[in-house]
Amino acid sequence: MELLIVLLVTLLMLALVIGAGAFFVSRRSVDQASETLIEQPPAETEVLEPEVEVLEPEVVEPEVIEPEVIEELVRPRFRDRLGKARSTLSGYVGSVLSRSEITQASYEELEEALILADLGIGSTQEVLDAVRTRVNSEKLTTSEELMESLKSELVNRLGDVPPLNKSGEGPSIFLIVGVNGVGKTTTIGKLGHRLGGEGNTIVMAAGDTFRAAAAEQLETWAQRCGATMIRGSEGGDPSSVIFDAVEAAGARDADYVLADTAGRLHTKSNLMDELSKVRRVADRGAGSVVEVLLVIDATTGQNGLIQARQFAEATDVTGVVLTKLDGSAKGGIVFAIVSELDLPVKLVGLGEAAVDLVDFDPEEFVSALFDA
Ligand SMILES: Nc1nc2c(ncn2[C@@H]2O[C@H](COP(=O)(O)OP(=O)(O)OP(=O)(O)O)[C@@H](O)[C@H]2O)c(=O)[nH]1
Ligand SMILES: [Mg+2]
Repeated sequence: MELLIVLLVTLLMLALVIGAGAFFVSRRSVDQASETLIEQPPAETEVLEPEVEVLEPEVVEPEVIEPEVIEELVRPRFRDRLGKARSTLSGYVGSVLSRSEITQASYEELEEALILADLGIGSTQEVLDAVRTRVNSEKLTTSEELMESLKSELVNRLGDVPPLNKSGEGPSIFLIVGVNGVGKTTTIGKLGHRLGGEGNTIVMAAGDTFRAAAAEQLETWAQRCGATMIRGSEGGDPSSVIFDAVEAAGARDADYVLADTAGRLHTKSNLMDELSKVRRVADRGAGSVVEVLLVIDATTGQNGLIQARQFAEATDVTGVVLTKLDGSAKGGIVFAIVSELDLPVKLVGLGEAAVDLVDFDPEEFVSALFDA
């Protein structure tokens, strides 16, 4: 029995020893494992990109128009270039047309629209009086009829547009006048492009001797349309430059002389004196001055009318070139020029390109202003 007890105690102790051993071994491996964990470099952080679609900027290649392509560009249409002026009127036109019949409000809206378009108060009253008379005498009742009679009255007031004059013998001399920045030099370039395209020989005269850059600008245009250019010294006498150009044109048997002039402010009376002298001198050589074209910037509104009046008093203006109609919200200045100054608007600028100078077409113009 004693032996059995000793054996059991021995077995128990043995079990304890083995258990303790196992405990230490396992404890150590846990420590080792945690040491390993600590020593391990931190795991990489997962970078979650925000789900934003990255849009690359669209690369739009600039359109390069080489000179040869310019030659092929088609003449712009009034309708395509008069969007700004049309949108000034469209609200009023829409409102008038929304009524089934003609009312006093229709006339009031048209009056507001025409004044806003820069027709001037005098022209607006005359136009509306004529429309009212027609509506009554023809017993017109619908708003469509009212709009049609307004448009035809406006077209009638613009009358026929005379073509550009041509000299009977020798070169036809065009003097281009107007205040600074209105588009004189550009108009000469466009005219040269057009007349040259019709097979004419052209001499350009850099009569703006006031600033050197003016002659360089004209030279670029002359090169583009194959014209000869005559320039003088900076600050020189514009009359002598223009006279030299007229002589050169005579010697070359050229068809046209397109003479640029300085556009210093009209308030300086010497500009007007200078223009009178230029005109006299230009007429002395070969050919004759057949056009004195006054350039007016359509975006200057009624101020353009004041300029026109001053130039018309100082020199025999034969016609107006109304530039920048494409950028103008008010096309009505055309009516004021024609009716108040009795000057024909012969050409209009509908953009900056060589082909953007077109004959003024009253019907196309009025339709581009009023037709939706
Ligand atoms: N949008 C538009 N721009 C025009 C038109 N005509 C001329 N321009 C621009 O008007 C600016 C002035 O034109 P110029 O021809 O230099 O004017 P200018 O009367 O000779 O000016 P000065 O020599 O300073 O008296 C230029 O940037 C032309 O491109 C037109 O019909 N439409
Ligand atoms: Mg100029």
